[in-house]
Amino acid sequence: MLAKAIVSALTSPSMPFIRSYAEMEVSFQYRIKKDTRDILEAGMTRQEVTNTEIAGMLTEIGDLLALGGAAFTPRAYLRAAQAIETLDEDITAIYDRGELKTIPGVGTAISANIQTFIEEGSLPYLELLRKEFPDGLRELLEIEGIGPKKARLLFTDLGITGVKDLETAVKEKRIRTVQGFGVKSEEKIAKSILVWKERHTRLLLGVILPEAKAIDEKLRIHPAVQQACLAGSIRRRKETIGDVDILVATDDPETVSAFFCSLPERERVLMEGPKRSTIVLAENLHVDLRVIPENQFGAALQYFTGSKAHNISLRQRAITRGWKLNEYGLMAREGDEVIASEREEDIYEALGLAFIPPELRENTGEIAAAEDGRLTDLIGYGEAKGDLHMHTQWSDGAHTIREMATMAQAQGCEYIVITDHSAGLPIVHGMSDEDIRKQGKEIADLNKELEDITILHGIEANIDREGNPDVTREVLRDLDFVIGSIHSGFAMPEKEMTERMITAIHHDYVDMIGHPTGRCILTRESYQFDVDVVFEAAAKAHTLLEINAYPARLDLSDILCRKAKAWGATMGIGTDSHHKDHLWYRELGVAVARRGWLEKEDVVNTRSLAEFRTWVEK
Ligand code: DGT
Ligand code: CA
Ligand code: CA
Ligand code: ZN
Repeated sequence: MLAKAIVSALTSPSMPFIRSYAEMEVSFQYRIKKDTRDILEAGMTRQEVTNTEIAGMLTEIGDLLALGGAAFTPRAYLRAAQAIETLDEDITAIYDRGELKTIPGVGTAISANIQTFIEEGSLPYLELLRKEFPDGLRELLEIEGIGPKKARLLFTDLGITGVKDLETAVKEKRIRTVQGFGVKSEEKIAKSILVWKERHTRLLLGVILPEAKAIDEKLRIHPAVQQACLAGSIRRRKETIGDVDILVATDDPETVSAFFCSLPERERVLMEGPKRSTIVLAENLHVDLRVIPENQFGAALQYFTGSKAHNISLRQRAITRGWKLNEYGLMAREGDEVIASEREEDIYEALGLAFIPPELRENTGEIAAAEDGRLTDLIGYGEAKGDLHMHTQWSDGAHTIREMATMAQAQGCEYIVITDHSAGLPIVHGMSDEDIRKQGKEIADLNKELEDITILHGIEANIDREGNPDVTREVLRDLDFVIGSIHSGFAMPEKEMTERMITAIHHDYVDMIGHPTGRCILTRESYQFDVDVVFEAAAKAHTLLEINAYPARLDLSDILCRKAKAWGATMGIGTDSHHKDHLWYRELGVAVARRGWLEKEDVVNTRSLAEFRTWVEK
């Protein structure tokens, strides 16, 4: 009823329809899900509304109207959203000139809505629409084969309010009971759900980073490209990535977009345009390219690097100084004076801040720290000189010690510690005492032969339920470095697990606790233990905590690194390489350390070999 009334109250501009699902899908790219709502709730004012946010708001209206049964208006909203998303100019400037209606697709009704949104920071009309349908219903529109009409039916007949509900209904064979659906469409929906889920899975940084860097590099060396840079979560080196964002500066957008959309790694092109293109790689990884004029590159880079929370804080800061900040620049509130837009550094400087490295931009205190000069001098990517954790054919690794050492040396490593598994872990062919002795001989021989890299003899011993390594003291005594790792008995109660870890930390031969929480990103939670108690004990006992850099682990995580540092603990980066192609993960370990606000001194393997040895012996 309500939706109908609203729909009829609106003029329906004669806009071309969105013809295909592919086009629909493209328009969904503009959806910012809850973002618009966050902005609204923050009570934001005119200066803080960006084109992306207006586009998100219009898309949401379009979707909600479509769910309400409107025929043409929704498409008009989606079209207008697209046009605004790709505008060259800040929409508030167009608003100031009273020219909203010159934007393609923006008629009387839409322009009135944009105006209200800009002036009041909220839109009662949208609030009304939102009350019509539950939150998750828009999500159903992302499922191929489900349009607004079907989504509404599924909601009214089966009470389905999101993809999760939909999946349950498919499993219980209830979709086929709804009028207009059958066994066939139920099966089709089941398939579409799988595709949807794949698209909504986040991917591991360590898997995506090489691909993203390769594309970035190809763009960078393209003759028509002036500048190229990764942005978004991948530039911040977040542990998982939703999609890859790349920005380029060029004065030949067509050529660059065409080049991007014909990259051999693409599986399909979702959208190709002079300002924005999206390609899809294997694993359904979306790569977004934004083409920016060079004089706005810094502002765009700042904006699209995020995080959203960081940007919102930064924009508030701009406002309190009488400016506005958006993807086009840091500008005077009125008029067209540009304070900074070409270089990212200039934006931070103008705002009275030290440059904030992308890894810290999560709105967890970095802005205040940058203001007070408390921003730490983060560990640099080239500063981890050693790798403290790797496996060879002596246990479950793919290569010989020589092969690992050669590769590590080629990657600029000054020393590596070979840490194969001990025997207590039968599935990984752990080493017997006899094996360990032979391995030591092999390492000694290799060290005589190899130049420019030193191989240390270590072990990754299992920590038993009591907290002791499963290797005799006699054997441990002769090793250069001992990692103690928990590989079994994860389900212990928190108190016992804490005691178990403390015992390991206090063991006089254990130098480092391996992958301290045991979590695997997206698949396994950390085991339960008292993090504070354990970190404090590690700091006092001078036992290292690992930053295991294996992509699915990143354990300690960034947040826990920060906490461990606060307790005074020292970390050590280990790649846990099982193959020579894993050795580059050292870089991921540094990324975690940086996101965890760690400095050079906080990471033991930034030290030279001699200093590292001294540290371990202490
Ligand atoms: P992801 O892709 O989920 O791993 O995370 P991000 O951070 O890469 O997010 P994405 O790709 O949606 O957007 C890239 C950046 O663009 C994001 O970090 C901040 C900026 N951004 C996008 N939409 C908005 C918005 O509505 N408001 C603000 N303030 N910033 C936005
Ligand atoms: Ca992204
Ligand atoms: Ca993106
Ligand atoms: Zn390992």
